[in-house]
Amino acid sequence: MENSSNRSQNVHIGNIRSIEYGVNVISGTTDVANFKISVFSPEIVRVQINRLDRFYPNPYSVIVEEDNEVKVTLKKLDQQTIIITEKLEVLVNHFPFHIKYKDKSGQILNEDDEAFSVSWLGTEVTNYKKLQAQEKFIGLGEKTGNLNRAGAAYTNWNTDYFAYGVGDDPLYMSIPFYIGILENRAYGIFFDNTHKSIFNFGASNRRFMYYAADDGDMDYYFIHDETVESIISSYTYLTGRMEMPPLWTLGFQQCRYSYYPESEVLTLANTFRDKKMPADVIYLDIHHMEKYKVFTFDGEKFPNPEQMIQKLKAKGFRVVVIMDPGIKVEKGYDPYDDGKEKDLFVKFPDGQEYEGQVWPGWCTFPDFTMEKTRKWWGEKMKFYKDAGVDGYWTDMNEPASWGQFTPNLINFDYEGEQVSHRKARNIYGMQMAKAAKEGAEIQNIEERPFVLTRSGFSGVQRYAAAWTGDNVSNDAHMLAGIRLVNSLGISGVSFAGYDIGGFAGEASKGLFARWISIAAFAPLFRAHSMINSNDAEPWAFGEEVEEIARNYMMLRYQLLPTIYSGFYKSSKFGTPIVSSLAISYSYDEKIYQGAYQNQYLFCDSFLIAPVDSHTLITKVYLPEGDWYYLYDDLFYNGKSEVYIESPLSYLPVFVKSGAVFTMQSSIQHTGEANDGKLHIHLYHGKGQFTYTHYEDDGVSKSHLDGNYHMREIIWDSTIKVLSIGSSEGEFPSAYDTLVIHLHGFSSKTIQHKGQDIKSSQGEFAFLDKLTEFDPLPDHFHPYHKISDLKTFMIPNQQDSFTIQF
Ligand code: NBV
Repeated sequence: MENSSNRSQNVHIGNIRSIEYGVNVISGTTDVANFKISVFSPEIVRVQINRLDRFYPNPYSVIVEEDNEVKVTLKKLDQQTIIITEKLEVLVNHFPFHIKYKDKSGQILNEDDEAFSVSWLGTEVTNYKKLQAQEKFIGLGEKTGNLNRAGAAYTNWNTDYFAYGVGDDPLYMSIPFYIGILENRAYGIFFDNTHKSIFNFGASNRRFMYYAADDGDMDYYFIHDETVESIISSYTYLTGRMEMPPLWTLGFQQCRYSYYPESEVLTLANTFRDKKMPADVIYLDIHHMEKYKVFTFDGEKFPNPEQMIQKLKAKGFRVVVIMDPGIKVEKGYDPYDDGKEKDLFVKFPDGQEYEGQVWPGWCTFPDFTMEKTRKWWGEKMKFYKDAGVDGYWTDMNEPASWGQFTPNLINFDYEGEQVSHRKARNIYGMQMAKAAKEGAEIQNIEERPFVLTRSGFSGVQRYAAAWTGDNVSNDAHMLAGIRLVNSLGISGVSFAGYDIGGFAGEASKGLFARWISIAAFAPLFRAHSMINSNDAEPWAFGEEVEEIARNYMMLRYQLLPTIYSGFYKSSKFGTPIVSSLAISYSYDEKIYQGAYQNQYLFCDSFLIAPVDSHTLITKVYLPEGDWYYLYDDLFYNGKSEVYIESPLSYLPVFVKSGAVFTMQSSIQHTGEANDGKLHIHLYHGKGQFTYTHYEDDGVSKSHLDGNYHMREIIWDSTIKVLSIGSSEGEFPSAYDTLVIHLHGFSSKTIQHKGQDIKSSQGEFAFLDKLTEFDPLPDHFHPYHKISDLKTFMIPNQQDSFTIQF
């Protein structure tokens, strides 16, 4: 029985009173609670604890179930039950209930604070974990702050935050998953609870870290594997992985709040083509609508959207439209009348519809936590499909409304559970993204959908790409955005980006130049800016910036074979495309330092060292392994700090020694054919490196039925062989010739099928043109061409073959 002191003081879970043993599950009761611990895989264990009649399902994030087939040993001792899998040991202590996790060598990975382990303060439930020596914390998705989150605390409560500060929290999306990094081992914890939650990694105390939710079950997944990368893979085994997106979404995307009328949109498209700046996507923001009403076009600004989109398509552009959730309260407006009649809107507990103010004025909000509403929304999207729209941008889906304080008592269906805003808010945006994705599929089942969402929760990667909302035009924001996107990558959301140039404020020339160069190495490559601000297209900052932008946009398109292959890998394993150095070099203290924490690997091969727009010489940390400077092949030893010139025209990028990647000729958009040559770049280095080259038609879903082309390209330095595996899948490669570029090779003879191959002394430049923008130091080589490069061509055949050095 609860009394008032129960509510105002900490209530600890207490001792285990009863325990039952299943095949790979134990369950039972303690002094005050029920518990269940189940094994999902050798790497993943779920812990559920509450004080209620039953455990509550979490229908949104986790898509797999516990697995009875996993080999588990249970040790049933008096004081302790030990669950042993092939990867970890879970020691459940009975008196009082507290859990320790160990790896196979017996080292502690994580343990509950014995006195508090799981406790309640009223309905708030918390798990307290001992802080381990030198413990670092990474992840938690879209959170500002440092790469290592130790000493900081964060709130998960999806929030519309215009022009947020670089240290502000919470933002639009919540992902209650983090990875703890110890001296030589790591673990992950995903707290599956959609209520407002808090993660405190040792802010204001040094005894424990904790995660707490306002209400609901303590329901978390403990993950352990040998590497941080495989922990992320396990997390996405639980919460799903992004599907292969359409190829056009990897190209450059131009947005503005808002482009109108039609003539302006067409001029924009023409300017990209005239200026030979490759681009694939144009966005229509809220001014495309009549009085901001979703599923309408403003007849004056866009008298014939279908014809306009046809014209854009003829130039190789796809159109993405914004969709806000608020539906204007207006009799005679079909989505309102129809939704009301079908009872699809969010309501107060007395049955009256909840109304909040957004762009169109007073609005109702579709209850996206209900299957019926999602389907209805998807059917309404026919309006856009008929006009030729190819992608959808779900904005304001936190949900946002003027005033920000949505009353907590409103009700949501939550797949039949009927819950209040406290439990539903954090999942609302993800369910809107789901409605949009499935809607795109209702409208066209043949093509891959594209949705870009602002709000989301764990698992959102299954439905949409994400961007980091209303950032600001300054250097600190540019760098913070890189950390946000890297952190999203750690947290399962691989397809993410930031508004290039900054949404709010005015980018300086230098800032825009730097931002677009860095973004060329981001999964989502999209520029956007605020209403009433200066023009912010890549040519709006003068000639020099235009040239820098063109250089990096072209490089992006040349690198698409690698980027697309990177997306394939990510869709398969859930690992990120932009990979914080904390993933591959987790135990190297240096990478967490302020000066280096923004660095990341792009598509495994490239090390990107983001630098602000003022710094012309920057310090870069090159982790273990050896590295080549991208533009001139200069060789650097790893585990070293180096000074690199970083004029605006050259973003510091290095290639990992031993790496392999692929490139194609310059194209203006992804629908344009390349010249048939696939350039394979190999960088001499020790060890074995596997690159999986992947192609498919880029639009349809036929790759799921075998219509793809995939081959492994492996460099093995011990046998001095580059082997190009036989191709898998039915899709014919788009390339008839392979051009192999050898970087850093000195060997005189190269053999293919026992015959010596004649290589030429090739030249290669990663950037098209020199720009004179920066005051370059005298000794700085003005235009980088790699000249001591061995290059040879062979026909692209399906069979495997090797090249011997
Ligand atoms: O739809 C207008 C904007 C949009 O451009 C931006 O990207 C979103 O994050 N939207 C927010 C509404 C409010 C802007 C102040």
